[in-house]
Amino acid sequence: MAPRMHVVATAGHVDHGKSTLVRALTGMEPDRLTEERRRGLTIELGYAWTTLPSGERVAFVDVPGHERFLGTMLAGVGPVPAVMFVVAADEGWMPQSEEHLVALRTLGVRHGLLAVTRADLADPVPVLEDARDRLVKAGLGEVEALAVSGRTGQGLDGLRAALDRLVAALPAPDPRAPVRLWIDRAFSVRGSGTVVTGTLPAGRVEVGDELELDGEPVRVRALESLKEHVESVTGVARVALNLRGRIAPQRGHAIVTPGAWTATSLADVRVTMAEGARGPLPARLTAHIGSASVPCEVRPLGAEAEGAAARLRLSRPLPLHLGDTLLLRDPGRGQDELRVLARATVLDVRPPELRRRGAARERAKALADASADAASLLRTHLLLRDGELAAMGCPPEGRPVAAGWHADPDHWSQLSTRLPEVVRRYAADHPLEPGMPVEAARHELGLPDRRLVTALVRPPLTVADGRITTTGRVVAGTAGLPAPVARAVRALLDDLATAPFQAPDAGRLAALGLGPRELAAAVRAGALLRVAEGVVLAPGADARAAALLARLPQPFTVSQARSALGTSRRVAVPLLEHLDRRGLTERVDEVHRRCRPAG
Ligand SMILES: Nc1nc2c(ncn2[C@@H]2O[C@H](COP(=O)(O)OP(=O)(O)O)[C@@H](O)[C@H]2O)c(=O)[nH]1
Ligand SMILES: [Mg+2]
Repeated sequence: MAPRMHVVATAGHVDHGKSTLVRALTGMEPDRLTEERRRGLTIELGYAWTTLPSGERVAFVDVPGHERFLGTMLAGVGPVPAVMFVVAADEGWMPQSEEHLVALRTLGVRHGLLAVTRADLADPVPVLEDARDRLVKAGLGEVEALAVSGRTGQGLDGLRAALDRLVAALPAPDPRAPVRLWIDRAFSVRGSGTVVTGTLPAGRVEVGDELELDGEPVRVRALESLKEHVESVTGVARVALNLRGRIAPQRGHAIVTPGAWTATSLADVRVTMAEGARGPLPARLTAHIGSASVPCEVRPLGAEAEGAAARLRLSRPLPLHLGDTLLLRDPGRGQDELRVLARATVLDVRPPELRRRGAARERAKALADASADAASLLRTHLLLRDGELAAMGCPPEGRPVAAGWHADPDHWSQLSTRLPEVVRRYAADHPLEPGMPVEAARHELGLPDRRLVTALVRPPLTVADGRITTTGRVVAGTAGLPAPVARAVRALLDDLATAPFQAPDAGRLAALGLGPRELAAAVRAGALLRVAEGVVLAPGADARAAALLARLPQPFTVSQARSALGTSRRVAVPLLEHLDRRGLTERVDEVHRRCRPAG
């Protein structure tokens, strides 16, 4: 296999020897700024690379350890899958070691090794054991720990071999994944325009690609990786893109595959407090993802703080997918307090509005059971296009219900129950028309695409000339039912032909063998109209009832309606409520209703 490139970030307290170690391993200078060299302090992210003994290449993103530059540290570590954690043998575990570890844990970094450096200045063993325990506890796995010196070169061969083992164990990212390159540097080069650099975590970029920056199209004119011109790069890699487009790129913005991400400033998330942090979260925080750091407002949706659902309002839109992890930091907190407060796992990038009373609590409950997948998304959004699911980061599971559409299974089965009712009602209201126009059914069911309506049509319904009809007349609605059910339903319809509003009682239904399942099938087939639990009438009975009620003096009471329809309260009450729902009648006050004008 051709050698791959890997990217490893440094982490650890200021002055513990991170930059010195990167310099010793690569022969390159990670501290590029004059000010950095003068002060001997890393301020900006540094980049350096080398070839490991195996031939694999590794690029380092060297981060500042000073507490004032935590934001820069997070921008460096954000898109990188692995870390080289540095602790000085002569100083041991320090506050910034702890803060960086909490950050790595919160970001979910799971691969790393420990270098106890400055081993020429003190016995490294006690620090090595203490720091390794802390890294293992933080979920970095069975980290290798090595004593080294960036000054004498002690232990560096061992460290190179350990880096080889670390990168060999890293999962290979998907080369077909959509591109999201978080910019960490942007500058203009005289004569060749705009250049941005970043860590490409997955996917592939080629010269000539059309990508997007904040919704604006950009074109890749040229591509470099580790200072070499290349035609294409596959993640993980450090890359520099020379871009054409009307853009002014900045750190924290991302170059993305068009249509593959949802740019959103609103996200519903699950909050997990960082180790040692206590809720409730302040309402104003800074959210970090990739190289971005964005002020945000946090609105808790449920009651409990731990593992709770919240809505984030970001001060600018970010390209996000479900399952993305944002780190929430308190920018106002003093440097001796814990500033990394929580992880926010994205569960929805197009969260529904919360208008009604209690909507937030209901949403919290739904999010408590949600995972970052298509099924959870569909429970909220009911119907989504392929492309929408992809832009939300959830490959569709299961088959589409219609060309390019996916549906929540419960919602889809409710729709397939409603369509025959809607068609039957339409036929009753428009007896002279040859069926219900597909467009009218689409409107009635509130569907976004006519293809969804035709996908719902199944016998005894058929579509012809843009209209949906029930094959044959009403009784033919029993055609699709098992023979005994069809017979029983026909018997019921015979009863109802003489007394249309005297719904059969429980005894009659039982005698005919019509239990809840049989009734549901008959209703689905359009052979019966369900008014309420256990109350069924012939299809079209509701329209007939409305026509009779329209002849009463308006408004009328339940008991006037009951005698006009020749039925009992058991039927009249739910039938009137059904007519209310259909908009054929409406309540005037506690006891009166009136018919609503047609239309
Ligand atoms: N003796 C000794 N000094 C070191 C070693 N590594 C770094 N230093 C010194 O420690 C100071 C801080 O190193 P630097 O790499 O800038 O630390 P960083 O802030 O973690 O990047 C510098 O003065 C280095 O020369 C080492 O292994 N041995
Ligand atoms: Mg440094």
